[in-house]
Order: sequence, then structure tokens, then C-alpha cells
Amino acid sequence: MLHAVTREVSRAIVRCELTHLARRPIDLERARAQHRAYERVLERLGARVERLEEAPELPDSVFVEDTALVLDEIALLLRPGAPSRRGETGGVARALERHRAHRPLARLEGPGTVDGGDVLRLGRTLWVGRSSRTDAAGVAALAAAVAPHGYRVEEVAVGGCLHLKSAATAIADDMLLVQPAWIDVSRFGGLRTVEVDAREPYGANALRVGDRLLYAAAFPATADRLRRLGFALEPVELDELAKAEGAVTCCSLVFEAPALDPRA
Ligand code: CIR
Repeated sequence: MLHAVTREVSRAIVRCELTHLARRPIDLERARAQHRAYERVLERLGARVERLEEAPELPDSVFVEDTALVLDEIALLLRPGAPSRRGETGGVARALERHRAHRPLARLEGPGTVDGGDVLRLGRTLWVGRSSRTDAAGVAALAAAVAPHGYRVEEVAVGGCLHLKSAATAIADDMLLVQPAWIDVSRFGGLRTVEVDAREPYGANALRVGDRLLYAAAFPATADRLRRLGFALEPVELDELAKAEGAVTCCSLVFEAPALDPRA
């Protein structure tokens, strides 16, 4: 079955990390309501949502994507690039532990760093962004961890945005939604690409669940472009979390695994 791990928005989100945005007030209740609506969309699409409890001292802990990489064969706890975020992995580890029978849980050891927002999976290839959060040692450690499971790592330089997945996400098995200002799109070789509308520079982040795309309502022109290409969109409002530099993929870890035994 499809699982989605999420985490309640921390009351400390007002102290979140910011790299490319100026700080603006974040309305905690509004952020939480939008986050719940996002979870409901995941549920409607068939996911069993497991929301981890709030971490009041970890401002960015709602962005669970950055803490782990969950593949069919292995789950890997990552080492986020921002020191303020390293404590987030503990809670996520406990959630993933429960799926341990299905796949081993490993940990990316330092000194390298990788944020999950920099890891874009397409089949057996992991495209990994070299960003302000993910360094060369992290990419090498990640490549070594996944190689025995048949995954190849390809590095992509990222500039001007936080993560690779701010600039490119998969919208089909062989197609990416991209923001060419922040990555060299030719790096993706034979893959087909759809560009964001120029008025919507942050519009390249979509979360693919089955045959649908969770997509922020803030980007209507790009949404129209995707619909005209035949994509079925599930609009989500995430503008409060966008002030914390979060987008749709950041707020969940979505993976297939057997249903958990309710007695476990
Ligand atoms: C951070 O700077 O780490 C958070 N404020 C935003 C993280 C967003 N995560 C993601 O795109 N995967």
C-alpha cells in the first residue's frame, strides 16, 4: 500500500532556515490548516498518512522530505546540510523503523551532507543536486549506499534556488517539470521536459502520486500548461509554508510498502 509520512508544523517555524527568501510573518494556524488539507489530498489518493508529532524545537521539521530517502530496497536517513535540521532525523527514523521488515534502514554518515530535496529519482537513476545543502562528500556517500541496490547517481549543479527539486521534479517516468534558470536542463539527456511559465519561477515542484500531480495553486499559468498536456492536477494551497521555502514534495515521504500490522 501507499504510505505518506508527514510531520505537524512546528510552532518554531517562524525561525525556519531561509536562503533565497526574505523573512515574512508565518501564520502558524493557517500553515497547519493548509498542511492538513495537503494530507487529506494524499489520503484521497489512497495513501495511508502517518503524521509525526510536532517537534516544538525543530523549526523546519514539517519538511520531512529532507531527512530521508525511501527506495523500494532501502531507506536511508540523510544528513541535512543545515545544522539546525540534523535533529529532525530521529523522529522520522522511528517512523521508518516500523517498515524495517520490508526494507533495511541505513544512515548516511558524515562528514558529507545531503538534503532529500536534492534527490530526484527516475527509475534506477538518482539525480542529485549539488546545492548549498548537498556537498561532494554527501553525493559520494549516497552513491556508495545505493549502488549495491542497483541505483546510479548523477550529479547536477544547482544555482539560484534551495534544492534540485525546486528546479526540477518528475511528472512522468520520462518527463520533468523544470525551471531552466537554476539548472542546466541538457544534463538530463533524453528526458522530456516541460518548462514553468516564466511568471512562476517557483513552479517546478510537483508531487507525483499515481497518475496525479499535487501542485501548488499559486502557479495557475504553469498548471494550465500541464493540464493542456493531459496531466491531472490536485491543487493544494501551501502559501504559508512557501514563506519558509517549502513546496509540495518537501512535506511528505511517499512510498509503497506492505500495510503495517495494527498490533505492531
Ligand atoms: C530549509 O531551508 O531547510 C527550509 N526552510 C525549507 C526546506 C524545504 N525543503 C525542500 O524543498 N525539500
